[in-house]
Amino acid sequence: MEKLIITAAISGAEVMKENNPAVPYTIEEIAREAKSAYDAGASVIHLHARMDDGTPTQSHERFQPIVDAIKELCPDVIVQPSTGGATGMTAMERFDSTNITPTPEFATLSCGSCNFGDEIFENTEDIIKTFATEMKKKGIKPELECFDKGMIDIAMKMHKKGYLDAPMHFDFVLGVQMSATVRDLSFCVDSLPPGSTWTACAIGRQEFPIAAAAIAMGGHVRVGFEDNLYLEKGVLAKSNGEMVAKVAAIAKLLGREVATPAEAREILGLGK
Ligand code: KMH
Ligand code: ZN
Repeated sequence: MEKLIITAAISGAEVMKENNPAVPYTIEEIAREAKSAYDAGASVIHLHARMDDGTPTQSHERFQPIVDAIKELCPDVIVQPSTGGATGMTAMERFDSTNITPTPEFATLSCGSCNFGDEIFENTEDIIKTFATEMKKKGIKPELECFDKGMIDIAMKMHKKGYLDAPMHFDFVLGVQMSATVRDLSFCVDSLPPGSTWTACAIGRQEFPIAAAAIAMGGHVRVGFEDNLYLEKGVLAKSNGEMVAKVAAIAKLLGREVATPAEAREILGLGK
């Protein structure tokens, strides 16, 4: 089976230190969390930026020193800026995270609107087309965030219309809109066009069961504070590294090797 790409979603935009004191806000804290994940086997860092007080921001002026600090500690890691940001941000505000140097090789692209708790995470077709067009111009590979199966269909429509190139890479985010069950994950995987690659993540306590399923099914895995704060029931994770290490241990038990950043670039076709 293909080696396993572990993505660490180290910061997120919604979780706060009140939820887990290890959630990083400052440049140094975010870089420290990236390093802990990288040392444990993460090849991709899914990145949201925060101001020092924890306020989420998509400003390239804040992303730049954070990415520089991460690259200083983990020179070969793949940094994947979020273009989802936080609910309530405008689309162009969200996309500012890609205006860093060098231009990111990878970034998220959410493929539809959905409920996000009491808020709406807005991704109209117009927003998707704009982000996809800009990413293509900049040479950024999109990770297609799908919060339900319909978003896979939207991505396929965007591919047909020429906005997205194949092979596409998907990330199934379970537990926000669709349920975090193996049945839902299987339905998503079965719905993909041939040649696609995919990652799965699940919110809260389903994070590790879904990670185990994705490892067994030949997909890739995302974990981290953005999605879940606990290492096990009642035990807060002290770092993203602890969660990545747990995934790496499950992979080892199941006989799946973990990919290095260079191997992840090859599997994802980055820079092509
Ligand atoms: N924070 C969510 C509203 C992404 O990073 O691309 C959106 C999100 C998706 O996290
Ligand atoms: Zn995110």
